[in-house]
Amino acid sequence: MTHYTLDELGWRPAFLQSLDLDHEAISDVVRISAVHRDAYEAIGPDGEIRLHMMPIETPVEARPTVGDWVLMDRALERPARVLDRQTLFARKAAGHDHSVQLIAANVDAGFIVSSCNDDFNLPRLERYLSLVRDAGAFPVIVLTKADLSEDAADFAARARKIAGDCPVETVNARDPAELEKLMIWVGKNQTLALLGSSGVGKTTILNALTGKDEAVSGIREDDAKGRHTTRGRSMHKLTNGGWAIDLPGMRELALAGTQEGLESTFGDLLELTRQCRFSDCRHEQEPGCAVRAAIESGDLDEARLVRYRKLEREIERNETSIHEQRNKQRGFTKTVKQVQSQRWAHRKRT
Ligand SMILES: Nc1nc2c(ncn2[C@@H]2O[C@H](COP(=O)(O)OP(=O)(O)OP(=O)(O)O)[C@@H](O)[C@H]2O)c(=O)[nH]1
Ligand SMILES: [Mg+2]
Ligand SMILES: [Zn+2]
Repeated sequence: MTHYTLDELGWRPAFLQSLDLDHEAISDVVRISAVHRDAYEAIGPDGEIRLHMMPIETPVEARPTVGDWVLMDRALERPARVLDRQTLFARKAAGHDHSVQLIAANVDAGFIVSSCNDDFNLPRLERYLSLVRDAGAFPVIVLTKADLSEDAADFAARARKIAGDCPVETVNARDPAELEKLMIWVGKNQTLALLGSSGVGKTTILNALTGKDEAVSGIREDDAKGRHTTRGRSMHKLTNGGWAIDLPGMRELALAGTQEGLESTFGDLLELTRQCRFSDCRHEQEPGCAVRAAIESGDLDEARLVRYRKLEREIERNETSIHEQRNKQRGFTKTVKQVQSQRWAHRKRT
């Protein structure tokens, strides 16, 4: 078994702040490397370890996701609690109950993977951009299957129009030499997450960057849809000393974030709205509307304005309930800490 130091696992001094060092030992800290239905896998300086799930009443946001740092309860062989996250990828869970689903934590760079084929879809790219920026991670758009397309440069140009300062790369993911240019976006001890629909080549990229041989499989010919080959979420060591989290293809990405990610993704549009004559301009028929002027001159795609409004409404709808959920989690973390320190105080006395 390979052993990694905390630094090599991506530890940052900031995580210390969420440990109460009088009661909690840094030697009980491990990083979650895989999440299964009935158990977690974690890696720490002592090697790999399997942990039981947390109690069923633990709120979703207080449960570990892949990439999380957790404090272990060695006696119960399970996470006692999750250390404060530096970044968190989350989406709204399917269904109507407004609950959040955690995707990955403590990620530095998010590779938004799509292909130069029918998978390519600007609204979806904008959703992923908002998710990654909202999490506080650095987005990179990676367009695979450039080798199978006559107009890869065209796909890249369309992506760049909405990408802002996010880099856009086109690759043949089956050629490891071509993927080297992606390595500059993830440094030693940093963590990268691979996001995108099924079949776009996330695991193919992972294999090239890790030298591993995780399962990949072909897509349907007619609509370029994948077969949901990757089922679990797992973290792997890259040959350059970084880490990559491979994720299953997402069928649906409902945003669970705040306005922040949206605002940076639509920065160009918001800049225009500030130039409208009326501060409450709705960009419909008002005189002096900079947004309409840009649409008429061809500088702004009207569809982008429509997509912005749609996402804005979606976020507004979800924000309140998610906010409530976060508060609940805070309360929960506090209780866990109290119980733990009482337990410690008790042990010290006896
Ligand atoms: N020619 C070519 N094939 C690619 C490229 N990227 C991926 N593929 C192929 O596309 C298929 C799907 O790739 P995967 O890596 O399994 O896709 P995935 O994103 O991990 O899919 P899920 O695990 O289902 O989410 C495989 O047959 C790959 O060999 C590429 O850039 N060029
Ligand atoms: Mg996969
Ligand atoms: Zn306007």
